[in-house]
Formats: sequence, structure tokens, C-alpha cells
Amino acid sequence: MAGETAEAIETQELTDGFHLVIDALKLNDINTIYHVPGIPVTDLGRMAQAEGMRVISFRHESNAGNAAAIAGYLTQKPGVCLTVSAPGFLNGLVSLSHATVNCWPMILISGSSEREIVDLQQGDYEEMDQLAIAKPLCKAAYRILHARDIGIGIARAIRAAVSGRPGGVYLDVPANLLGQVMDAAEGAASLVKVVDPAPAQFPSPKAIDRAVEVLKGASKPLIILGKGAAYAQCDDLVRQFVETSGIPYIAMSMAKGLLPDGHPQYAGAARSLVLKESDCVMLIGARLNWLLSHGKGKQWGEPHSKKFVHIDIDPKEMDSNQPIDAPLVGDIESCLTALTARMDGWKKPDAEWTGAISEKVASNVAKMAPRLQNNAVPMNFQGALGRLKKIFADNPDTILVNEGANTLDFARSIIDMSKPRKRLDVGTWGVMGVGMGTAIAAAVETGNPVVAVEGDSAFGFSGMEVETICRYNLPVCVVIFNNSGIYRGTDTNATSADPATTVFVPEAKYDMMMQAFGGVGITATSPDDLERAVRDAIASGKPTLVNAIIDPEAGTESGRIGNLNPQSVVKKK
Ligand code: ADP
Ligand code: TPW
Ligand code: MG
Repeated sequence: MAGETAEAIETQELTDGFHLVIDALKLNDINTIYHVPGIPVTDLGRMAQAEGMRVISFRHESNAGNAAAIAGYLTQKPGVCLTVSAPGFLNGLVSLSHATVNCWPMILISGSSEREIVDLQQGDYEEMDQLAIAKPLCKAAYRILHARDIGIGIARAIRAAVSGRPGGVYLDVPANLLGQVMDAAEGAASLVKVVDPAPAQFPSPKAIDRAVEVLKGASKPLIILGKGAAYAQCDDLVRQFVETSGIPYIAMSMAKGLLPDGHPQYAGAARSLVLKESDCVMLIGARLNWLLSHGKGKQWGEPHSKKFVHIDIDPKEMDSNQPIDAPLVGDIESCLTALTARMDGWKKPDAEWTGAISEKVASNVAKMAPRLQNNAVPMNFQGALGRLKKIFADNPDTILVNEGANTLDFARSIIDMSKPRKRLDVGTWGVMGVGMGTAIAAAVETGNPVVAVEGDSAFGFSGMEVETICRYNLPVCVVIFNNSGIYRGTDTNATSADPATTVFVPEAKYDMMMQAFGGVGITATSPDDLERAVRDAIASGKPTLVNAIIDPEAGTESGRIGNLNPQSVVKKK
């Protein structure tokens, strides 16, 4: 009897690495883990679930990682992905890099093998020096060796992920850390609740003066909103600044909807005109990278003498591609608060500028309208997307996930977004395969309906996760734009019996994949079929896959970025 009591007291008073990791995450309001189980983290996932965390188990770590990355973007808290050692860890690395490149907070926690064996290269189970490999691919990388350091290790990972320019963090947890036992009270005392994890960063008053000066001197100003502005979640302030300034704006892909795309100042449909003609460009949470042709070239009206005002939290972003006349280094909320306070007596841009833009927008929209109403069978991109455009207009809280080439480019320009952070896509790198992880996290984090508009190639990278969508019964409707190939389904190979490199099995029955796991699978051959199936899916919330058959001839090589393809000049005999 006495022995049993002593044992009970002993277990009660002890904690271990598993529990400390879970307690440290929960203490910091991190309540979801995106995961693939296995040695040494199987019990960590189980215990996290038992302790009330939401643990979403995936079929491949890439997809779990992509889910964590987008969860970070949507919530401003690090999305957590939990993987097994070496191969699982490596599978998680693309998403960790993707999060870092896109400036989204994420923590990849990976189990690893025993340090003593790894460092002597004695051939442990899944041996790999993971910390060294992760370091160049993320914002920060840490390893925890002692249970008493778990609290501080997780605190460092959180702070590194969300402060300043957000990014991906790697946290290495060797197998024997998880089993390490320590006194429960000491363990609890070792946990850290991070205070003010993403501190405000105020621009200097001088920098604000300079920016106001430059903006006041402009006669054809333009604002470019980027996904950093969407991430910042100060939507009302962005709107107030844009509207008070009266400056026309365009939105980068994932910033669409920050102000509704139908806004009178939205110059999206006059993009070429405003990039070329503007004399002052204000970047808000957008980088002058390849997606904006580095601010260079004919598209920008070079040679130009445009002035640039740039708001970014990372000082190193200034002058990255063009000299910045008015750098505003700080967080968007602080910068716009300071600027908005200085708008007294502000003169809105001349009607000559805004009028020319509105005219161009109206004529381009009118040109597009009949194409969107075509009912051609087999469907083309415009006919199919014309219907999805109406569906999104009627369902503004629905989240659009989008990947592919033509499928991505057409959907971006055709489907209007009217609320912030409702468009989630391939991001800065243009990564194929983010679709299902993104759709799952969007549903898990927001509870909103999700429609994933996917090229058939893009879908293939993460398609097995339709099982995950069914298993967790998520309100996700996957629409596959099935043109039987990458860009087009028409390439042929003249030299052997092998298929051409860019084509797939024609008109593959992707709908059956969803049916295989108990979801709704439908083939749509006409715009009417497509519209009906997607509306039903949103209304029912049931996992659905709509296999939309698209004309294999409809697309173009690389969608809208065919110009980036290198060309061979060598002619083989
Ligand atoms: P897009 O692809 O939409 O143009 P980018 O990912 O290129 O957007 O740029 C986003 C920028 O926003 C990054 O340079 C990042 O440092 C910045 N950023 C992210 N969060 C904030 C914030 N809260 N305040 C200021 N800048 C931010
Ligand atoms: C991780 C290269 C860019 S777009 C694309 C590939 C393979 C697929 C385009 O075909 P899809 O779309 O999706 O059917 P559509 O409508 O034009 O037919 N590997 C990774 N990322 C990228 N970007 C590629 C390959 C690529
Ligand atoms: Mg395709």
C-alpha cells in the first residue's frame, strides 16, 4: 500500500519533455499542430491531442508544413508543423523555406536522433545533422538538449518567428529530450509566456516628414498594397489611409480584398497604365521583386524619374532594386497611424490622373465581360472562371486557394476578392503543391468555406490530402481545372512511345479520388455544371471535388510568365 502511494506521488510530481513542449505551446496560445506521426514524435502528437490541442495529421509533411505556413499568415501566430527525423524533417523544409521567403511565421518542430551518435556519425536510426541543414533555410534555428530549457527554447522560437519581418524557425528536439523527466513544479516554473512577441516598430518623425513631402510633391501617385499589409491586420487603417489620400492603388495577389476589388480607387484593371505613368509609387508591405519586375523596364516606363515611398518592417528591403526616396521603416500600423495624422489639408490627386485610370478600368472590364459569359464546351478558363467569379461575389467570406499556371493567372485577374486575407496562393516562389495544405489550414483556422481552384498539375503535388479533408470533414471544395496537362494538354512526343513531358492521362477522373474517401466527387463539363456543383458544395460544407474539364488547348506556356522561360538557340539535327 505504502509503496503504491509513494509511486503515485512520484508520478504526480514529475513532468517530462513531451508535456513541457505541449505546455509551453499552449501557454503561448498555440493550440494547433500540423503533423505526420512517427518515431520519435508519435506520442507527442497523441499527447497534444489528449491535452486539448487540435492536431491535424497529414499524409505528407510538405502539406502539413504548407498548412502551418499559411496558418501563420492568417493568424500572426507561428503555425506549428511537427515532423519525424531525417526524411520527415527534409519533407518539411520546402514549406519552412516557403514561409521564410513569404515572411510568414512558422515553427518546424522536428524530432531528431541522438546527438552523441549523430555527431560521431555512428549510423543511428534516421541519422542526420538536422540543425545544420535547416539553418540556411530559415530565419532562426535552435536545438533544445535539456528539458529545463524547453520553455526558453519555445519562447525563442516564437519570438524569432513573429517579431520584425516574420519567418520560419526550426526547432530541433532530439528523441531523448522528450523522455527526460524533471520535477513538475520546476518544469512549470521554467515555461515562458512571451511578452509582446511582435513589438510595434515606430518610424522616426523625420522619416514621416520626408514621406509626406514626397507624396505631396506627386501629381500621379500610386499605392501598391502587398501581402505584408494583409498580414499586418490593420485593415481599417489601410482603408482609411487609402481613402483619405485619394491615391489610386493596385493590390498584389494575396493583398487582393484588403480593400474590396470593386473599390473606386482600385486600378487593378489598369495595371499597365498606372505602373507606366505614375510619378510616385508608395509600396505598403510589398517588395519590388520579380513580381513587380524589380521596378524596372518598359513596364515601369523606364527611363523614369519616379519617386518611391516604401513602408516595410525590414530596413534591408529599402533600395533593394530602386533607390527609395522616402523609406518608412516600421510596422505598417505604426507607419500609417503616423501618416494619417499628417493628412490635414491633404490635396487628393487631380481628376486628370484618377479619371484616366477610371476610364481605362471601365474599358478593360467591359472588354473582359463577354469573355466571362461564354458557355463554350469544352470549357475555357474565362468561361469557367466567370461562374466562379459570381459565386465568390455572392459568398464573400469564402476563402479562395489558388495554384497552377494558367489556372492561377486567370483566376487572380478574374475573381474579385472583397474581404482581406481571403485569397491564398503560391506566394513569392510560385510553389506548386501548396494547395491542399493551404486549404486545410484555411478551413481549420477560420471555419469558413474554402474553394481551392487548382491546375491539374498543381493539384497532383498534394492530392492525397483529399483523404485528410474527408477524415476531418472540412468544408473544402476542390475545383480541378483539368486541361490534361501542365499549361496545356496538347504536347506530343515525336521520338518515342513515351508521352510528352507536359501531358497527363487525358480527362483523368479526379472526382473519384474524393469519392474513394467518402466525399462528393463530380465531373463538370459545362459552366452550368460547374456553377451548380460549387454552389452546392459551399451550401452543404461537405468535402467535394469538382473535376472541371477544360479545353486542353486553352492555356499558354507558363501562363503569364512565359517570358521567364530561357530559350535554347541550339538546333539539333
Ligand atoms: P507581395 O508578394 O504581396 O508583394 P511581399 O511578400 O513581397 O508581398 O512583401 C511583404 C513585405 O511586407 C515584406 O518585405 C515584409 O518585410 C513586410 N512586412 C510584413 N509584415 C509587416 C508589418 N507588420 N509591417 C511592415 N512590413 C511588414
Ligand atoms: C514545386 C513548375 C509551374 S506551374 C506548374 C509547374 C509544374 C503546373 C502548371 O500546370 P497546371 O496549370 O497546374 O495544370 P495550368 O492551368 O497552366 O494547366 N515544382 C514546384 N513548383 C513549381 N512552380 C514548378 C514545379 C510549375
Ligand atoms: Mg493543367
